[in-house]
Amino acid sequence: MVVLPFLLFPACENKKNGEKTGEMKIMPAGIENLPSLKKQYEDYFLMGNIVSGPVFESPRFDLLIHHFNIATAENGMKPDALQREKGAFTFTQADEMADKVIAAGMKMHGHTLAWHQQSPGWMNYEGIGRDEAVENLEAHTKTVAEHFRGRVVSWDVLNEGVSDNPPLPEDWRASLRQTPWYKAIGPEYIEIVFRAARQADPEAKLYYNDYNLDNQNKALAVYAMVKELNEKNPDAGGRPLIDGIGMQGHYRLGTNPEHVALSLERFISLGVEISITELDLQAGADSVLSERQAVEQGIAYARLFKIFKEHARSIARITFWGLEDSMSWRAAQNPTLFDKDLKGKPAFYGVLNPDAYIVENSGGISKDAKQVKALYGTPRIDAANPDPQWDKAAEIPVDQYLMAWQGAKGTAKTLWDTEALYVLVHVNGAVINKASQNAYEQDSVEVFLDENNGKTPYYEKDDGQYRVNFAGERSFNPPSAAEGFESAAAVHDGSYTVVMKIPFRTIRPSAGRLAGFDLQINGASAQGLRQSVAVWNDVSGESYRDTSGFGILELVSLSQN
Ligand code: 9MR
Repeated sequence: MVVLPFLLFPACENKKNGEKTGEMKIMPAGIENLPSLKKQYEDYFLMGNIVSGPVFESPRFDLLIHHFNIATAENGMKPDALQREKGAFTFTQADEMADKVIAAGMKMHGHTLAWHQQSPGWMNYEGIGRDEAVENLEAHTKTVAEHFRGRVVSWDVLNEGVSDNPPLPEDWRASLRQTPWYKAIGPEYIEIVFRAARQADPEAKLYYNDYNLDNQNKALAVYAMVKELNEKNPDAGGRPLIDGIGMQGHYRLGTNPEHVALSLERFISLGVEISITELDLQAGADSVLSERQAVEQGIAYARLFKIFKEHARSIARITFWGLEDSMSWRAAQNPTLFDKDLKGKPAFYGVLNPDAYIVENSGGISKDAKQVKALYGTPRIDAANPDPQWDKAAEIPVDQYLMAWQGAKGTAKTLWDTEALYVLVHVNGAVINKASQNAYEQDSVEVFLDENNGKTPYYEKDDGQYRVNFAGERSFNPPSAAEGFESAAAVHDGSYTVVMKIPFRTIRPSAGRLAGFDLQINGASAQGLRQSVAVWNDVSGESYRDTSGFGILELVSLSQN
């Protein structure tokens, strides 16, 4: 069931002088009708959002203070905003912003003292010498942190200092991003900037802040860095040098929350506090969010908040990066909790009450999924002379095209036994070609299996993608899905047949059981380029990483054979 917000919180009407005007009062009273996120989470963590000029205008500001109790300047406290010219600090706008935030009863978080982006050219240019770099880094950090001392509760001291997916994450020095700061000063620049910040504002919590920390390699490098620097500096003003790790959290529907949880737990084991500092979650495109995508986004936010709640003792703050979609740096991907009319999206309700939201909406996503029955049987893995047992199985059409070109398509059959799912796919109309380096662009068939029919927007342990091309070459996602897999392929005139044996990896199959299931036929052109993609049920094009759109396979008992 999709919970429609207006059923929970009926829109109220404007009253002028006690009279109903009949005009719908969307703002600002609509704001007050929504339960407040900061109240909902007052026993867990601070709830934050970003501020920039337009946020201070009503009714946006009303929405901000209704739900959030801490603010981050989206751009206003970055190096290029505060010291565009060497030695000439420009604090007026940032001061005004901080003062308004604090006057509204909110706290302020500082972002950011050192970053390789949004820094003025003179500060940390390519080729800058070491002494000049150290001087610039220390002078900026000390002046800014001292200036806001007492007004900010925490600082992102260093932003994005680690490179993406570093190959040797245990060696954090080798994993550092090759920025001008790093090139001029070496890895010590990190201690230099944290020490300067601690000296200038001993009360503020000092954070290392970065994105993609759900990537386990990047998380490991950050872990190793913070561990070593805190062990080396256990008493930097009465406590370890780095107080916290900021996981920015610019996520997508395909982000695996289990990876977020793994990184959270890894960081928590260091004894530092964690904040989610720039949370947003893309869904849809071109500023369009379908009803289904909106619910998927709600579920994705809800899954994250379940994890955040479970680790709340170590999480100080959760800050969203954008108040409403049209203001987001990723406006076209609709990543925030509120729409441009400041109405709460399904994402808002997913955050507000994660458990209830998941229970009420998970089933809803698959309501239109096609369903097919698999009969019981154990066929030979033979594509040239298929086993006669296939004769009794129903044909499944694989003929919905994902692209404009209508190329290879076909039919499939399924059987199951206690060990495996068996799939036979017969492909027609193919100009057979496997010249592409990418297996998915060769003439090939794919089976998607979600053993527990979990319909998750990411792959879990029970999910797998199995691909066999017309020449019998196989590929798997994840690679471990290869274990015990068997297949055969045979080419006939202008067509080919593939038979697969897919061992069940996490379930004990039994009659009546439902599994998530889908089929795809990839058609290559004579030049080896991708020409067509035909599927059975899931037309999202996301089956390789998202099981929520799969169709459903019912395992049917022997007696129904
Ligand atoms: O949201 C910010 C956007 O307005 C700026 O143009 C952009 C410039 O790089 O920075 C955005 O905020 C970034 C944040 O400061 C650090 N992490 C990534 C954020 C999104 O790019």
